[in-house]
Amino acid sequence: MKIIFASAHDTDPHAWITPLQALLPDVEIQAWVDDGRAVGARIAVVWNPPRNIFMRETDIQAVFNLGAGVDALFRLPGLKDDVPVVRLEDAGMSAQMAEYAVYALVRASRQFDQYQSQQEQALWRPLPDIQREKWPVGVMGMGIMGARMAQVLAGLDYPVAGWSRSGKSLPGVQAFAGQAAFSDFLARTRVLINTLPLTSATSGILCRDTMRQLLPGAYIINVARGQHLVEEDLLALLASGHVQGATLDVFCQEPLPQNHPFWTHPGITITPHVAASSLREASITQVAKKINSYLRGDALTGVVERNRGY
Ligand code: NDP
Ligand code: OXD
Repeated sequence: MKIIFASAHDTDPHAWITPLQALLPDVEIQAWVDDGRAVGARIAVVWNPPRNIFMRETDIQAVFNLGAGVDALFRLPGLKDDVPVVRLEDAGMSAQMAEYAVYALVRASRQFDQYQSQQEQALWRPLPDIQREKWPVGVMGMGIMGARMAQVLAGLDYPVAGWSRSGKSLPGVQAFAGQAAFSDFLARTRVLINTLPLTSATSGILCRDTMRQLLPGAYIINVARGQHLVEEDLLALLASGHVQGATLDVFCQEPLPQNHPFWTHPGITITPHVAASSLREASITQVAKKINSYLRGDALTGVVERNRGY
């Protein structure tokens, strides 16, 4: 049984393969080599793999993704409909996501950017105290990432709501379910955090019509996928003042092109798709466990429902 390992991570593939191989002694793991020859792999372990992987490795029977989002895989030719695609579940990412949300939110709500510019002028001037009721947070997507963020922010006494298809209920978090509740969710939200998977139902969801329903002085935090956000609509709403700022980790084109207007916009903070990294050790441990379960024929968690796209 052969496994093909193909990852766009910056690190040497063997930094992943060697420990994974140690946990899976009965299989042979081969690094992807771009020489046009199939190795006859039955399993693929991937992160943003080369576009031709499934056209070349036509015997693949299961795919294990070294990340939470699987949208990029479904754009690749040759991935068969009946092949299970298994994603990472948390693996250390939800804590990073929660940190990111706290950082982005408190910079705005506690006026840390203003204090930074006051420091540049050696100005000692306390600004008005925070009024948390003026910073209602709305988390789109209440899965592994969104639920952790919502709980952490509710624990800091912000008014927090979560919106998802099924309307997941968590203590201290107001639940909104489905399309019918979307407008009510937006209308009570000032800080909108997107953690949705990218699917045909969610692509372009952060658009003019959505963002203008938020409370005035809105703030957008996008940590999911760039294609969720209509970039020119954000620029227009920033120009109008309805949206006061945005912290963005993901973009339609990554790396973000050097001449993109987001780089120099004073209201936009950019990070290079690092809100939550797949931590190597945790990811390898989890993927090895999942592959061992798959090989034994045991039930697996994290299997993507192909008809929903996540
Ligand atoms: P999950 O599958 O655990 O959660 C997805 C959530 O989105 C669920 O609550 C689901 O609702 C909800 N949802 C899906 N479709 C819709 C819809 N049409 N309308 C309303 N709600 C919807 O995913 P994760 O939390 O693990 O990850 C979320 C995304 O975060 C990933 O897909 C990835 O794109 C992104 N990500 C980004 C990272 C980064 O570094 N920037 C790192 C990790 C992840 P329900 O509960 O009802 O099914
Ligand atoms: C993921 C990501 O989906 O890092 O895991 O974007």
